[in-house]
Amino acid sequence: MRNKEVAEQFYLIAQLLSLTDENPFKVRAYEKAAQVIESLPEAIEDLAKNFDKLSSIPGVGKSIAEKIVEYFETGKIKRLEELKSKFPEGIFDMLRIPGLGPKRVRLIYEKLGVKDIQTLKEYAQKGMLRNLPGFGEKVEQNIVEGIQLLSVSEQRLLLFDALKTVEEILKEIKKNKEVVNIDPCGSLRRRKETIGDIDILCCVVPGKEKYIIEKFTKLPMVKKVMASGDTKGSILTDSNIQVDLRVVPKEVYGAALQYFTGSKQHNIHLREIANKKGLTLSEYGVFKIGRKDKPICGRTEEEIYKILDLQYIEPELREDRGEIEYALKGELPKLLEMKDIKGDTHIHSKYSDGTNTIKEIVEYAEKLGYEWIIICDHSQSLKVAGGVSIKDLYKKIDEIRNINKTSKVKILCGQEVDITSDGKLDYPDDVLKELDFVIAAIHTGFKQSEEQITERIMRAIDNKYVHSISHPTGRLLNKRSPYRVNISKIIEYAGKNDVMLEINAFPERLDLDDVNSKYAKEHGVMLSIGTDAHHISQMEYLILGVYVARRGWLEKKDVVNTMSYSQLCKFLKKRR
Ligand code: DGT
Ligand code: CA
Ligand code: CA
Repeated sequence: MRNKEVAEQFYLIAQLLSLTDENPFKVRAYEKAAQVIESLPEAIEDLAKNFDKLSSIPGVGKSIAEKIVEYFETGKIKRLEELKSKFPEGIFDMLRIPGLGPKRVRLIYEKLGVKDIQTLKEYAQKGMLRNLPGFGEKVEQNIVEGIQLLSVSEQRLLLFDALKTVEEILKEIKKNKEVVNIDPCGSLRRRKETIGDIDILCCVVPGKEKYIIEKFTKLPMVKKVMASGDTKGSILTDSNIQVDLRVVPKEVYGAALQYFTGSKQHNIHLREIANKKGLTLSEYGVFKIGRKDKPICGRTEEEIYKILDLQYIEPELREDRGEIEYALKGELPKLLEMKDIKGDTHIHSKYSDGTNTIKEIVEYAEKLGYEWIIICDHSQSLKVAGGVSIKDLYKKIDEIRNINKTSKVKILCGQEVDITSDGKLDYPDDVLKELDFVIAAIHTGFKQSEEQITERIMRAIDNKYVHSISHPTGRLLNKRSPYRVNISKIIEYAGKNDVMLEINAFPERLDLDDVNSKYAKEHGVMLSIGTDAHHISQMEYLILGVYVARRGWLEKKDVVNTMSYSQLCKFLKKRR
């Protein structure tokens, strides 16, 4: 799939346009198109074969469709090349610094002539930017932090992107009938929120090891072969992702899978348990100490945990956060599974900044096999995201009531209600009371102190119409640190007041994260998993929320999405 690559071209057009005096609506249109392309479930290169289909995708349209076709035909987009030629190359890097918008980049470039990241960093550190209009010491500090964040984010990949890459690779490799078994391992198998590199393990019919490694190094997405040996290959993909493939014998496949799944800390702890039993454990199997010749087991992971008198430990738990102790006692949680999920608590529609109508959303939900969905749009004051006025909100309630008369999947009318800078909710109580579901969220006032932000969220929890707090820390992976908030205090307060917290499943949010989700469970907080979808295809992100929940030790009973429609309605009413 080349969706991400194509989307990046349009993001760049939007950014470069905003360095000029172009109409902001045009900029927004390119951004929107990029978002849509990025989240399309189908490969853009396939869609591009049919121009009518391509240009009828909501958010794409004729002019953008032409540019997509042009890109596939010529490898370039003329409009983008024109724009690029207007600016020095270093400006494109400056645009990638998190938290530094195009407006500021333009000022820095035009007023000071700074045109690369290195110089920018020096200027910021020496306090040479603070006199620009709208700048100041804080902004300089943010720029330095942003540049640091940028170099970290170049190294770690979002789980969602890693999953897509690995899916493509597995599909290709599995076409070779010599492959007996193949699994991703490493942090990807543990479903960590970001991935350093992708590790894949496989076993093949004897004698075909090198053959498979060669096939792997010749896959279409390979940009560079880093290593190619008899049983191990290492490549860099088009999008600069490192992927390692190892081939091991069938007899020790489980031992190798266990070893290369990690985490390292989990493995170290596991080896201590083995040693106490007079055993050693490695990627080649379990051995009696001093008997290196023949492993006593290693064909499957299950038999390894069994011989150590442990319950089988799911990969998501293998972080040495107590799972080994629990497995010894036989008390591991029975983790949440995708099949337990009956609905999504956070979907945007056209009423605010979503791409789809409620009808389209509910049809898609039926395809996903859901029993219910909750449509949560932005509240009135959030104008940049199409916040819904009170008048339109009543229209939305009516529309939902009407669709519910015939729809198999039940729709609840929710809203993602802003917690204003002074800690109030963005609709009065008599409006909130008309909604089936209210999630409160912070979208403004990020610069406030920890006390202020924590206090704002606590006041929202006090409101009896609020059911859940959306993306409680506000972090964006690789882009933005959490706002200053005492999250343990929020979790404890939510637990005392029976308010839920959200696991926002949007790939760059995953907020709450695994560790905080576990803390929430321990404090009696029910979690709501919401995709924050702005396009129906993004409803598929729900699985990412399930992964966070699993890494947070959550069970079916800890997550509101496992309730049936009638249970859910009763549960939500109880709060009021
Ligand atoms: P990443 O790639 O940074 O997201 O994290 P991992 O966990 O995938 O780490 P990676 O790719 O360095 O290694 C893959 C697995 O191999 C790791 O999870 C456990 C295993 N492993 C690597 N190095 C060691 C080691 O020194 N000792 C042990 N016990 N296991 C190791
Ligand atoms: Ca790895
Ligand atoms: Ca690796």
